[in-house]
Amino acid sequence: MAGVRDLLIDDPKLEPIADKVLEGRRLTLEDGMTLFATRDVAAVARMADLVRERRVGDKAYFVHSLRLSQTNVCYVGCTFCGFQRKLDEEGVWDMELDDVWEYVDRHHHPDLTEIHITAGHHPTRPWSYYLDLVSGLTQRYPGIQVKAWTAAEIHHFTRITRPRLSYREVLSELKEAGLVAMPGGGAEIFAEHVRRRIARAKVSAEGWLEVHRTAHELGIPTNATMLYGHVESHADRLDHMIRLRELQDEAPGFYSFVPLAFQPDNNPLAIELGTRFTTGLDDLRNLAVSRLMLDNFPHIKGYWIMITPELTQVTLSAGVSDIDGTIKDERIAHASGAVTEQGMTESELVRLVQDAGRVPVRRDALYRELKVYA
Ligand code: V47
Repeated sequence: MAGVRDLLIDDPKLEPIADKVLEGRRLTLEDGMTLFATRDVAAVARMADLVRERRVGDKAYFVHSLRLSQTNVCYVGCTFCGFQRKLDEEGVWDMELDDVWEYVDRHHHPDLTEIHITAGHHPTRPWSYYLDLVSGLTQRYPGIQVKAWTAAEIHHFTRITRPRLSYREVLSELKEAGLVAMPGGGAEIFAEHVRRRIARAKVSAEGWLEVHRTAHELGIPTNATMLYGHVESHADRLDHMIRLRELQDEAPGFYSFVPLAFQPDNNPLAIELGTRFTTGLDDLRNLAVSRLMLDNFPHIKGYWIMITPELTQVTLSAGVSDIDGTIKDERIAHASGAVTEQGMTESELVRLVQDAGRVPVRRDALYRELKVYA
């Protein structure tokens, strides 16, 4: 078994943390602060790599996923968002159900496994539209799993129903219609002083956590995101991770933690801060710290759309066990200046993973293994 010596630690402050990691003990917020402060990022990555190996061995997971944003109409006004449009604004789209079927037909392929849906909070679409969308996709494309709507959108749905439905009722009806899993968006940063500044009118941190707790209780697995690289501090990131860890202890059901690097173009926050992408080292360290803090999460996802395929490949040696997938037609990050392609081929993804010395595994939305690449 690996010992502290194998981790080749330069910074003595990391040694007590390494002991905890090796013994499988839980890290504190203070430990997390040390991991963010040290110059010895390589040792942090090695610790995270060790935990990744214990969890999933050499496997690195991906999925054939189609992104669907049925509308970019949104009244919430988050300052980091370049995707949102008002109803009559230039660049707006708003799909009728027939447009949705046409869109999926256009992007459909035999290996497509998951349709991942996130969009804006539309002020006038009725609740029945969303149920018809999920049941329509489920019936039209048997074998394709619908992973839909962030907790922020679930919260919005409760506000458009009359009489007003609860989170449990909304989620139960969506599950009945065919919903299989939920994406992790809308979490942003839970710390109130940051949330007020970047996502004032969005679901509260408590609301977001309550939606996910309810989903897990109903047997709907979910992911969790964290939007970083803007005005938050390391303590805010750690507070966010610890709140997720606590929820996972109480009501397990998270598959994957997905840090989202702030994309700094075409949005009010970018105008305020300047077009300043996160740095590679911050992305890598943040993923490694996530793996170490979130000891009860099966997967840490490197989202190549936001941090580039090249860096994502490197993070496979820093705690990452999932690289999302081929993705088609990503719109949210690209509306805010993402420099990556909007999708990738399977052979490119497989090559990235194999070159990193890992075994690519194509999975479904529930992390069932569909193909293991020798
Ligand atoms: O909720 C919006 C974020 C999210 C920006 O669950 C931005 O596997 C960075 O939910 N810079 C939607 N992020 C995307 C999402 C997601 C993505 C990948 C994987 C999974 C998963 C979920 O995108 C939003 C918001 O938090 N976002 N604008 C921006 N400028």
